[in-house]
Amino acid sequence: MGAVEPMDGAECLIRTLSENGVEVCFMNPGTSEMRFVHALDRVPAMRGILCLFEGVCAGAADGYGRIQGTPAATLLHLGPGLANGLSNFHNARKARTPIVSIVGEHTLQHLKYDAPLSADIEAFARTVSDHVRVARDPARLGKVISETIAAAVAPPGQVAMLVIPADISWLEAAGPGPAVDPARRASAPPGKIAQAAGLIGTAGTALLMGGTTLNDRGLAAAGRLAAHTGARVFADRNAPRIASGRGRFQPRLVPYFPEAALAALAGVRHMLLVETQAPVSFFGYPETPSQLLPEGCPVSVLAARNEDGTAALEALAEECGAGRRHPAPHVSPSRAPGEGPLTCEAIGDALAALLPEGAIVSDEMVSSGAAVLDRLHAAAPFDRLPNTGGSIGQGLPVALGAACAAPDLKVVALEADGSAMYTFQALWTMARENLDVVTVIFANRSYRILEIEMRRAGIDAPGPAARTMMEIGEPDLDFVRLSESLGVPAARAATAPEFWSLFRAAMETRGPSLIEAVL
Ligand SMILES: Cc1ncc(C[n+]2csc(CCOP(=O)(O)OP(=O)(O)O)c2C)c(N)n1
Ligand SMILES: [Mg+2]
Repeated sequence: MGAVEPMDGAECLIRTLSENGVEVCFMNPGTSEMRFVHALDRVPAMRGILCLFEGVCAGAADGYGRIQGTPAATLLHLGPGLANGLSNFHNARKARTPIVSIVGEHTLQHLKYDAPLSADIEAFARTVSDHVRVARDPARLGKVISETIAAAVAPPGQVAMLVIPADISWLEAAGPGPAVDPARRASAPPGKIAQAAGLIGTAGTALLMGGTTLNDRGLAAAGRLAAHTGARVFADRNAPRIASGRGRFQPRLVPYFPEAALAALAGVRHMLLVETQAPVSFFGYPETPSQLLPEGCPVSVLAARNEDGTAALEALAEECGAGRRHPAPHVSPSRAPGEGPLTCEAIGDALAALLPEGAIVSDEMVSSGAAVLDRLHAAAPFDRLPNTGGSIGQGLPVALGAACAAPDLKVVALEADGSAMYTFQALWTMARENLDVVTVIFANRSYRILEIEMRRAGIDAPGPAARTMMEIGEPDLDFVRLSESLGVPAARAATAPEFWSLFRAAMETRGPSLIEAVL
């Protein structure tokens, strides 16, 4: 090895990231990050991707990490820039997505003057991360960056935060940080598998799958266990990635509303958890419990969140003598183009027939989801990326990041109209990077789910002031013009046949496009 060439802190950052396989950075920089931006031209291995809002950066890094399995970086500007990204970092935290989040800071000597952009960055960062560091010593910068990458990838994965003051970016660093060991999930203890094997044959024992287990291998093992033992299998509805489509065993998603969830889980006498926690309802209500399992139902952990739940399911299937194959359910989609008005069901039928195998579906359909997902069981095998933390504005950025991770796969963003407006700027980056993302907007012109929740609260006739808080027509959002103004070609479908032909054309063309589905 030759002598380490002198480099500034900024180059040290970009080199340490790229030498550790972190080769994409979703960014929205400011004055304190100019050195980092400048360093991009010296380290071509790093792909800088500009996003026009920090919530897009955070969500894109989430989508990237969920598909790639390794982290992207984000580079944000001081406390306010980070604060703009927090909502999607919150979602990423729930997904356990590995992300290396770099936040610029004032120079160390400037901090005491309370300049306009001064803020408590660490306090913001701590709300979404257990790993928050501030780089204060240029000589140790490389090491601190490597430690941040290691924290991001340590199972189950997290948003790891590193705050870098501007002077650290221009002072000379001691060279890039060391190589980070690849993270491996620990095996579930054999005792847990033996215990689960003893339980799973007993009537009323069920499995709840979450985390990374909803992949081909995990689902196949769960399907074999279900067929062999009769155990019921459930899945977290907010798991980060769910292998879906025909031929795949599909566990029942824990329903969204507590009444339905309680009914679905009734009769469970022992719950085995695989990379997840016992199910709780999304919200607390006066009439229903927060915890969804039958009262007193015992819970055992087959694999913890940081363990290899997929291997644990396979070992359990082996231990139980569940056969090698499970009979794959076979449902075929209807190939006939739909007729009549455009409904969620008609959209679901079109997607089921036309989605190409291997597609990635970012799902933020909100109240339109149930009808569509029901039909998507018949689609060619695809991967679905649900909303993970309930904070809307995740779907479009996640689609953007997924498309950066998998440029050869079709990405489809299924997006409710209200949710689309939080981070619609994602489309500009899709256009600029020429990403193969087809966005479908479910334009029901309302915050429909809130109308449903209002009725659930026993309020059947909300007053006009309340109704205007949930209706988003008047003026109607013109998604076609919005999309075109951001560089993404778009068209509107008002009938089922129109939707079929637009969606078919989008599947046959490469590049970003948008369909406004008027419901
Ligand atoms: C960041 C954030 N703000 C607000 C909410 C509350 N909220 C949940 S759903 C929703 C509106 C959903 O409307 P839309 O996306 O159009 O879906 P629809 O209900 O019409 O299917 C709102 C405001 C939230 N979940 N997250
Ligand atoms: Mg809506």
